[in-house]
Amino acid sequence: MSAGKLITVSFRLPFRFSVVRSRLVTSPSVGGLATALRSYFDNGAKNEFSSIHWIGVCDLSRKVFEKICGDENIKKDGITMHPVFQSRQMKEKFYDGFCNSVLWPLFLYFPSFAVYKKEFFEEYVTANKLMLEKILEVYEPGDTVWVHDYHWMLLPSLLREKFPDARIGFFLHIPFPSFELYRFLPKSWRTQIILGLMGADVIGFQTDEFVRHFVESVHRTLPPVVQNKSAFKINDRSTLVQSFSISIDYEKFNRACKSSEIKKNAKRIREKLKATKLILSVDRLDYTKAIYNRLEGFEMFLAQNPQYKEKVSYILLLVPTRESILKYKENKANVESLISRINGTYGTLGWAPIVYQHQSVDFKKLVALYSSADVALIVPSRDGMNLVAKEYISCRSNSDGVLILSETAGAASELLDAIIVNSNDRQEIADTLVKALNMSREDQKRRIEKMQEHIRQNDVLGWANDFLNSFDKIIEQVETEA
Ligand code: GDG
Repeated sequence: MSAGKLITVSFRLPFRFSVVRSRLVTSPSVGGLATALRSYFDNGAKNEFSSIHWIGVCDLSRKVFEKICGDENIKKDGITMHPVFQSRQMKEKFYDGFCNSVLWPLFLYFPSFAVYKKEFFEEYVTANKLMLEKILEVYEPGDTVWVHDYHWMLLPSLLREKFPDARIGFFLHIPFPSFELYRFLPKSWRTQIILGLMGADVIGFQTDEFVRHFVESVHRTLPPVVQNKSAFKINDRSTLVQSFSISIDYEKFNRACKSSEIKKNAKRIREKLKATKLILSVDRLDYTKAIYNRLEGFEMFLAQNPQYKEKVSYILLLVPTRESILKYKENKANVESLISRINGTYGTLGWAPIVYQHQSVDFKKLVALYSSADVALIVPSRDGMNLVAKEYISCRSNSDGVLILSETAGAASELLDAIIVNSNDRQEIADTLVKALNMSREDQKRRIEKMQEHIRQNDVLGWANDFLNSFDKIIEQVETEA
């Protein structure tokens, strides 16, 4: 790897900022990208680079931030954070607009939710250029710039124009859709996005399927381009396109769930809920996580299996997300009204079938929840990977428990011993819950141990190292060709 700095670029910084009694307070950002990268930085990264930097959008306005911190950057856990400030207009048109009302629904196969407004794309260009300016303040030749996710797909080429020899990587955390969906984007936008990405030395996707989709989209969007195995050659530069399945810090979760404090808390959760069996889901409250379908499946399970009355509780932890967007507000209202209908119809005075929490919990509580649950029900309609599935498996210290996972989560291509279901098939979800609750201890153990071994061997450190080492593959390829 390189001896220079590592500059990570993502929408969010790894810590959220707030002001309490005129002092800056930080708390870890929740979400797959932040969790995974923080784990990597806690482990290997600091030995490989001279220092670690992270550029992202600040939760506070420039005025508030500067009043509290002056012009200092914030350093926490060895990461120097460089906040970027966006105007309200940028938040509306770039983040809520192009990112989360065009790219997100389209890339996650909800094309009818996408709103194709010209001013959204224009603001996307402006926001990527603003981010470039911040990178230029931090970047020095020899540094590696690692750009993350769909917010910054124009950045690799913008940076390449300024520094033709820079080491630039890009990783997409969400699916790359099939060309039939990608082509919903107006021609000029879809061309600019692919050319924007091609400025990177390495473009990483979660699965081989997303690589195939991207490769097809390149060929059908750009004029004929040279492809040599997994690399494209444009203007005498090569870009490697490859899958790198993101993962978690297996040891951290596995160690935590074995501690006496967590074991005690997990026991307490079970005693409090009184049910003999616990089902758990942990998701951002996003329509792509298909929580409504899942609840309908659970309702069917209750209706068809009255013997589970007062014996099963479903803990539904839904973390607030993107609450200013109409589709998210509607989804939340629908989900909450279904929860109350199910609890009203099937609950008794001392028992609610669904225990719903709409807030995030800290790491220890999260691990206690994973440890307490007999079944994890993780059934998104689409997901780049889904780290919650891997975290649940890693927290099963007795090698028991059952993971129900949808076939359209990236994790399904790795966690082959989960019970795989279709998120739209409510009856299948209901039947699978019965199967999971009755699975023999031996079958649970066999499946959990195989999946634990897989995650242990393919953890977040491996993911990041594979990605960052792949720059050398490009160099080798160029040297071989010369
Ligand atoms: C995106 C892609 C891809 C959740 N609630 C709490 C909490 N979390 C943490 C989990 C997990 C993360 O957030 C969620 O990650 P996911 O992968 O499940 O989902 P997204 O947020 O949609 O992530 C996804 C991921 O990026 C990584 O590439 O897998 O497909 O959509 O780590 O533990 N953490 C804490 N309290 C909570 O209440 N502490």
